[in-house]
Amino acid sequence: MLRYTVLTLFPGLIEPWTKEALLAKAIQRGLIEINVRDIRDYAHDKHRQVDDYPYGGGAGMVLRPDVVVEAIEDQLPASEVILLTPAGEPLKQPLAEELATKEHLVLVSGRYEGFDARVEEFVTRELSIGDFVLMGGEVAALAVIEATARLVPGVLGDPESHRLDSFSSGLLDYPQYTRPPEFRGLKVPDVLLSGHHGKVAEWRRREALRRTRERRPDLLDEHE
Ligand code: JF5
Repeated sequence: MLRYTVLTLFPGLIEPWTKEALLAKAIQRGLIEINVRDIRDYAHDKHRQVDDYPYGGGAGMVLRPDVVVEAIEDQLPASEVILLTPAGEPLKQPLAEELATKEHLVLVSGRYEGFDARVEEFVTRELSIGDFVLMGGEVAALAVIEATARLVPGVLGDPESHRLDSFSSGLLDYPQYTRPPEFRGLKVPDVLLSGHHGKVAEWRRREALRRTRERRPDLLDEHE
């Protein structure tokens, strides 16, 4: 059982995502658990203030370390406490596979201009889901949940299927086709209709390599 706790100022952004499709099914089957906690519940004052002006001046507001750290500490023990930030380590498939084996992941989503830097001393990792800036960490937290939950045994129907995905091989996926055999003049490659499993496997391997070379040559440098 993999348990997630999401700390956020907008719990209503997370909850609906957990109530549909494969995540809802995984929760219902007892394979994962997702708890959502409002960071504002850890504010100290009656105005429930969670942010303040940056020391040294500048635009925007910064999340207070006392509020965020008390919110984190209230969720412990945890296998990992993960801050979602564009300044974090880029999330890759091997790390998703490692995180999927843990018991309790605390995912901390920020808003405003970010967290007081002292919060970093109270987390085990900082993760980024890409080189762009979101309006808050909620989508990044959901991306970590999506990337890891599908690797928990039983969450996907077919245990073979994620060995075949993009990135589990270190390459992009080969192109997939279904019916009809011709759509607006575009034909399914003959080899896929041939019933020759050896030739199909060989074609897919070559197409995966060709696509990766064309679209993501950076992945080929890492691929064995
Ligand atoms: C965030 C300060 C957190 O924008 C992100 C993000 C981008 N990639 N991975 C995470 O998180 C929200 C924005 C600004 C802290």
